[in-house]
Amino acid sequence: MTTAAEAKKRVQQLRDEINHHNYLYYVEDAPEIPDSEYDRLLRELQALEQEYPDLITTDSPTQRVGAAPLKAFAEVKHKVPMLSLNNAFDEQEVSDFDRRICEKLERKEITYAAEPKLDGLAISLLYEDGVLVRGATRGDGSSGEDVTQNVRTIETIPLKLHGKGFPQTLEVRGEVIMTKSGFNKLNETQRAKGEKTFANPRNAAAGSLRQLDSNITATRPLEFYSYGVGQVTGGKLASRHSDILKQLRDWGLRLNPELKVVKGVKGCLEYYQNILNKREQLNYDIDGVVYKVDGLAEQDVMGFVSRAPRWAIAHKFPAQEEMTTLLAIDVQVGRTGALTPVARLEPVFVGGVTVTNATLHNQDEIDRKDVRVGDTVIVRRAGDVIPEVVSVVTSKRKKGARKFKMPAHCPVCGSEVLRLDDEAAARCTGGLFCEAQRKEAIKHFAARKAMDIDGLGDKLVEQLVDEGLIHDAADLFTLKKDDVAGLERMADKSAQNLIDALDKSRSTTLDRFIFSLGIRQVGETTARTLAQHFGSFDALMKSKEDELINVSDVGPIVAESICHFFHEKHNRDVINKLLKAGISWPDIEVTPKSKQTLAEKTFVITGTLSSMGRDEAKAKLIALGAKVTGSVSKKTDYVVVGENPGSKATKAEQLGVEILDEDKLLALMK
Ligand code: 9MJ
Repeated sequence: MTTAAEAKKRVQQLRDEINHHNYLYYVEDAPEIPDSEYDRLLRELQALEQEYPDLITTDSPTQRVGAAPLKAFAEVKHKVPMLSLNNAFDEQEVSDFDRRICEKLERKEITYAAEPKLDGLAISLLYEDGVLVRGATRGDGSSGEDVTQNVRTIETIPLKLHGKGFPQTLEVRGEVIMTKSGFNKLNETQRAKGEKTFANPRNAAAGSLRQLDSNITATRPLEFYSYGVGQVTGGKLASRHSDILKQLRDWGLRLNPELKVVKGVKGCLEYYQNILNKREQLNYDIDGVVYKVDGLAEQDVMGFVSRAPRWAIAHKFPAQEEMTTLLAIDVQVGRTGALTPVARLEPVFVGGVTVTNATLHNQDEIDRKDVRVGDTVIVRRAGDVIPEVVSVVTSKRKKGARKFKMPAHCPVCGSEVLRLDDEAAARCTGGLFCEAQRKEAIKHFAARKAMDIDGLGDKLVEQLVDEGLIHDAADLFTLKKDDVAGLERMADKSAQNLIDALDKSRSTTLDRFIFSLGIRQVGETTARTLAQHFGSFDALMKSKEDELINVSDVGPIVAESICHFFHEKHNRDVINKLLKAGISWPDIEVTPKSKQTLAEKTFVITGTLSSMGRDEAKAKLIALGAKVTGSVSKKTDYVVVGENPGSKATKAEQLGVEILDEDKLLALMK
């Protein structure tokens, strides 16, 4: 039996301990205890508070649950206005900004705090004696909405500040965002429930935070990063912006890991480029970077113009979404016969390039977004991914905008188009009779990760098929220099180069050959596993479904697809022709089961290794029985981190997955 006094003491102990682990987890990114242990502490606290409800305080870590829905948000007047930022769209505008500051401060070089510009929702958090008492939106800058109940549900916002030395009143400012992965998951759930989906993470974050029912907010994957302060009384903060941020961090508020102090325009522009290069890898949307004069005394001298400080500027990235007109919808046929509707667009500059085509994915997506020919649409191009039509600006729809329906016959070969019940894609049933599918199969065969035929690009494959010079991949090896030299825009020298490249490609590896065949469901990794498992092509070709299922990572669908492929006579014919053309590979030594020291272990490799290529490392690991996958999850056993690792290294740390450097990897492989 616990006495009330004992309970009180234990409750305090638990809260301190939980707050400490929250700090380690959210701020330091370095949890000390497993999730299970954390949950145990939280449950113990919940149980005690249930038994002694008098002990419950609003800053207890158990009090993150939603509260009763509100009728409306109350208004909050910001004591210190929440400013907006002026924008710079190019280097010249950044130089002008810097020059104005240098002139006014009579300095040669300015020190700036550089930060990513998060694309979320600006929020003010008010702490009184270290306890979160109010959360408010920016609103128009002078007054916003009271969203206290909602911000309390966000785990990265401390209900109570950590450590000591914070001012009596401290208003923290920052951005509430939704991560890209959280956003995708949320939209999936919304779709499954037949509820409205969100256009982008920013809208999802805003929609989630402005819920009158905080129970809904509590289910949404929101996060908070702080980037400044507002009202401060009863205490003093550091005299540089970057040092204030460090203080906030010590008090348990999360900072963006990309924050950096830089010098002069040069430092700013280098920072810009560095963050722009990382943009796609970050798990949250940013629309630029912000430079702030680091010294607060200097900031004061600079002052403000209307609503924006003269000491800060947002250097914007090229927009990833733009509006344009959908001129037509064409249908493309892929290697496996899948029909993809492609939007032909009025050219538009987006994500740094001019875009004229964008994918519409499939019929269901077109229907869901209600895309019609003639519509004004929003096109998104992010990084190297294929541009896509995100949504329609319905208010701009003109009369006569036409709905789209997938054709019943293949636009290339005229064969029937079928859509299986459980598939999103409609497919041409023409198989290798369909010229489009044949062309795609040959392009795949020649690709870098397959047979790696240098100089045989997509356009050339199309010409060769169109001219009737080749019919399948094996015909490539019967080409003579003169056949090729006769083609449009093909000089004698390039023709010889192609023949040489074809010759060279004859010596390959078994896994590349398997991958190059374009068997459905057999990607690079599966091809490698199959090569290692069977050791010879003959053994793979003769294998039955029940044996294939025993190969690691091969399930019934993949097994069926492989058997089906080898069952087709025309596939066997092409394979025979290829082997007769002299395609060969070195023998594979199948590592006996007893020597597969890494059996069942899952690896992810990120960054560049110095002693071998990533492909080579993958092959070696697979030979030792390991699985090598592309993304880090709780199921990953090891993440191998080379030079310049991507976000996978960070993810591994967050999940507590063991990290190996190259030396440790080599030791494991011995
Ligand atoms: C964002 N959105 O990431 C500011 N911001 O500073 C950063 N916004 C800001 N700073 C003063 N990093 C006003 C707004």
